[in-house]
Amino acid sequence: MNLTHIEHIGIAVKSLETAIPYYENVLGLTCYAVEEVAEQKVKTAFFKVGQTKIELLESTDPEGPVGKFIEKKGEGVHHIAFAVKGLQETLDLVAEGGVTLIDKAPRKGAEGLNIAFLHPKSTFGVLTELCEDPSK
Ligand code: CMX
Repeated sequence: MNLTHIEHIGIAVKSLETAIPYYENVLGLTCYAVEEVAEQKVKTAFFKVGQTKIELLESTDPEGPVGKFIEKKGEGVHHIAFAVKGLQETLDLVAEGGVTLIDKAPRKGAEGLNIAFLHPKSTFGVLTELCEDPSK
């Protein structure tokens, strides 16, 4: 298992337009990218804090994962993402350890990363993402 750092923290918000000014004007961060991930039914906005990013997530569809999350739990921390080396091998190891995989194989996420999610019901309530930068 080779988790190197926390790649990002995903935060569900109702509106990027109203949330971004808090991160920029109050916390003094800079939004360096806004990207729609159609497959995930979200629009994302990214900020860097050292090696870690904050990913704001606005739902584009009430039936999408973030739309359903906000409906049930409201705005707040949605997932934590670890950077790994060797994503497929890590997924296989995690599954052998009894964790339920949402994605059995990596797929493409925001910023060109290869990503896979672990089910929050088998990770003590925290939706967990593993990601690998294919360019590194
Ligand atoms: N964190 C913790 N628990 C969560 C959760 C989250 N983010 N999302 C859902 N749950 C819980 C729900 O509260 C619910 O619990 P109860 O049964 O106790 O009420 C349970 O999981 C099932 O939730 P649901 O609303 O019925 O949703 P689904 O089962 O249809 O889907 C999940 C849940 C996690 C499988 C789905 O959201 C998923 O596949 N997520 C991964 C993809 C994703 O989140 N994409 C958005 C981000 C994309 C990006 O970063 O680019």
